[in-house]
Amino acid sequence: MRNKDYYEIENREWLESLEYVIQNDDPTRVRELLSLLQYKAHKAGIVYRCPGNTPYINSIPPDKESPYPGSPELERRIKSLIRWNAMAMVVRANLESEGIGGRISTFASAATLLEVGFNHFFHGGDTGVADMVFFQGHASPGIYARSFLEGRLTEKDLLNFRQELRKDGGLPSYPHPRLMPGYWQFPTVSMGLGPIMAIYQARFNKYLEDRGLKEVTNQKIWAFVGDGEMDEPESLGAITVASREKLDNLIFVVNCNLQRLDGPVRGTGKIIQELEAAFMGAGWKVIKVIWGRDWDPLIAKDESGELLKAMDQTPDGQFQKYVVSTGEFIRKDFFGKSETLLKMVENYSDDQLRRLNRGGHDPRKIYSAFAEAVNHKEEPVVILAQTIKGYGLGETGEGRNITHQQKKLNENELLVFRSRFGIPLSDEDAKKAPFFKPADDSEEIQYLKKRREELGGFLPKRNMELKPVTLPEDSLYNEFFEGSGDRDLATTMSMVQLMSKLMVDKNIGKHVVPIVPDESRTFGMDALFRRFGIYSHTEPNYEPVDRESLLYYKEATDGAILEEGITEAGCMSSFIAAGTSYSNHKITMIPIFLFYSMFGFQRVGDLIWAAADARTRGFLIGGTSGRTTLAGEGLQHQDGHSHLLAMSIPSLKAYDPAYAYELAVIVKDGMKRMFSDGEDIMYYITVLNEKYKMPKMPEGVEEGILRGMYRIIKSKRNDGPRVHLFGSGAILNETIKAAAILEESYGIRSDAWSITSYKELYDNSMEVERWNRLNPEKESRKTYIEECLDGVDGLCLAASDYVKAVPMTVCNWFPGTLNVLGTDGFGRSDNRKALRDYFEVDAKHIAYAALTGLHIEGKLDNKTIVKAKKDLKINSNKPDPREL
Ligand SMILES: Cc1ncc(C[n+]2csc(CCOP(=O)(O)OP(=O)(O)O)c2C)c(N)n1
Repeated sequence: MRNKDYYEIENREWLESLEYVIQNDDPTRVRELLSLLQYKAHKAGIVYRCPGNTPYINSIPPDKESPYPGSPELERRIKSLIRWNAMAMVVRANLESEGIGGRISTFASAATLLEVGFNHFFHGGDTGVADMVFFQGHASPGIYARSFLEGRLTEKDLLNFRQELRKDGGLPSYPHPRLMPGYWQFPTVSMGLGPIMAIYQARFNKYLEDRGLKEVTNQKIWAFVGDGEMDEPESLGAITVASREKLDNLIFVVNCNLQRLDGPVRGTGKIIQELEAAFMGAGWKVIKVIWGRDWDPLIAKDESGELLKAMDQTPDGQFQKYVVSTGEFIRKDFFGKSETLLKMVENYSDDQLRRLNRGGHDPRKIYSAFAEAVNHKEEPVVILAQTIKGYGLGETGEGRNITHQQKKLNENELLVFRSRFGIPLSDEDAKKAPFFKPADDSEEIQYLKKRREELGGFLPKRNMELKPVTLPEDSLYNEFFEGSGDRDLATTMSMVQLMSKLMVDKNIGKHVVPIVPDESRTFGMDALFRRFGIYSHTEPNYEPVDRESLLYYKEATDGAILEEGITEAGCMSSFIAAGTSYSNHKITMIPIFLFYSMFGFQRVGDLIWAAADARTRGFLIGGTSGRTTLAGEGLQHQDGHSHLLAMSIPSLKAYDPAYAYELAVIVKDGMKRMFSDGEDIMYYITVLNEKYKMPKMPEGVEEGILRGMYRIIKSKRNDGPRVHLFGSGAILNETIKAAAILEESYGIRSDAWSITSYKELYDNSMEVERWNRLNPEKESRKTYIEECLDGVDGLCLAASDYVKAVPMTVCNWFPGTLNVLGTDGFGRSDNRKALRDYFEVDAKHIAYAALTGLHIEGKLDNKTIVKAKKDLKINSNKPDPREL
């Protein structure tokens, strides 16, 4: 009869069999048996879904922990000093400048995780290849405080934290390479960007190795991230890339302090278990560091599994509550769940219960986890470490929901903090929150420096040397300057041709990194597949379905193209990794990221901002752009505003060229300025899929192309009213046609100008205007627009395939009123002709707007306008594209 006793015997037999294998064979054999069992049951129709979780205890059992190599006592003292100085930085900054902000509690929770890394794992670059560490942005005070002890930052630096505009400079709030270029490498403080950038950084490092551009080393990429931060789609969105690409150079450390800014990350759930399931499911090695050593004897005693059950079933919100609770409460609420549990802790005092430590504050547990992570092969590793937000901040800060915002400690709290961490300061001194650094020959400083010396030097540290590349011969660009003769071409095609030419250049060819999010065929890039290969870290093990065709989809371990799939965020992260390689690897790479322009700025604008912060260099190519140039695709595809968004990035050059020669001049300039002269800038260039004949480059227009405008047609007439038409991108051709209509049908003297970059014109105008404002005693300067239009009279009218706000940014510097046409409103699916009529940017609307402008200026009579309206077939009843 199968009853309870029978089951017990059966359980025991199975478990003993398993125990035998565990004792006598390796873990692979254990896993093999378990999966055979699952398979057998599955075939019998019994579906056993492997749980997404392991028990809520540490992944590494105590007897498998690595011995701790350092001096825990000394390290604790060093860490305490860092904690104190980090806290003092924030407190002092807020005393000096009320409301200046700063975060104490993030670092307070992460201190042990980081210190174990600094003392034992993070390699510096002085003697070998430096590891790359993405620090949790809000932990920056702790990183600065360590640099202070290391002697890299001064007391004045700390004092000026968050007060960068002081005469003697100050430290930026968060990791910003733009502001501290010799120090910070990775801008991480916009939540979610650190994790995704770290994944693609790890991937890019493999790319360099696989392509033979970089020696294979043990370099690791560490990403310290917040548990709240993991809610950002970017944080988890690319984790399968890391496992798919076998990124065993990547280690995530999630600081699970169970809190974010407002409150608990998962009050009613368990963030560690949730993340474990996600990462395990994605194929990562997961190491949980939940409990500190104090819990080991209790877990060892837990034969019945009741402790585990309590741990498993207690939600995070309640664990957060225990941080601020008395031992008495913990005994009643947590251990009081059963008699067995109460008995388990009967010999523990209330104080002992209150102090039971968490894994993320136990250096030994962390060390073991890190040691296992760095030696793990073939898979990325995530360490989920349970910590306490605001650890050590006393009654008001530790574990409280308000702790994230805490930036002040009262005198009593300062004394408590001082005593808890044993800082050798008198009461009187401690109340002033002074920075404290022991003498250089003290044990602490000697130890700390020695550890860093043995690990290869200080971190964070950003390399500022540049190895300029040998630029291609000028002749590479000639073909584009010559024009296309009778052939119709699109600038997208020209860009791809130009890129392929760069890719075979003898000096820089191997350094060009095309990046594309599943749009190669859209851009006509498929011809490059076979020639240059699509990068795959794993050896391709299949026969491409189109193997017989000329342009087959060729994946290769040394492929140059990063075909990232449909992820602009992933591409952008690769772009950043490649575009900062000149600094992070001392290998100059030339990223060219081609994307659907609509899915660039508005989709991944924050990553573009981070790229600028990181001093990334490279070309962003917004393909098939323009609200009326991209026919058929409609509202969510037609980009008529990326140039407005581009205006917001200070280090970005943004161009909207119409012709292949303009494009070539811009790319040539970018190559020189970024990769030879070493300017920390990026180029955004929109290219079009509309085909037309590319003219030969006129003499002497290069400067105008680069500075933003040049005259392309000068009227041959000497009489009649005068207009200047300014066109950009594909609308330049409409502008030129409009000039011809005005000349031929209305006797108007019409010049046509190409405006290649409103941003260049804007940046220059702002600079000149400011200079004039600040230098009234000197002769005033002219903006580039004013220089170009010096002595020019007549009506000015600008038209582009972008919103009217783009030309309006520079209207102040045009003579008289700048009339503007543009593509405000939602896009529509139709052909170009219909779209340009709808948005009123075709030749007839441009000509008509010029005529009405002249009428307003009193240079044409009303009769002419009414007739022109009829002749040009202008429909005044058509809908306004701005209307919804
Ligand atoms: C994209 C973005 N959104 C919001 C913020 C504002 N913010 C700063 S820290 C923070 C909470 C962080 O919580 P968590 O990731 O758990 O880190 P902890 O400080 O708790 O270690 C928030 C919301 C930000 N920096 N970035």
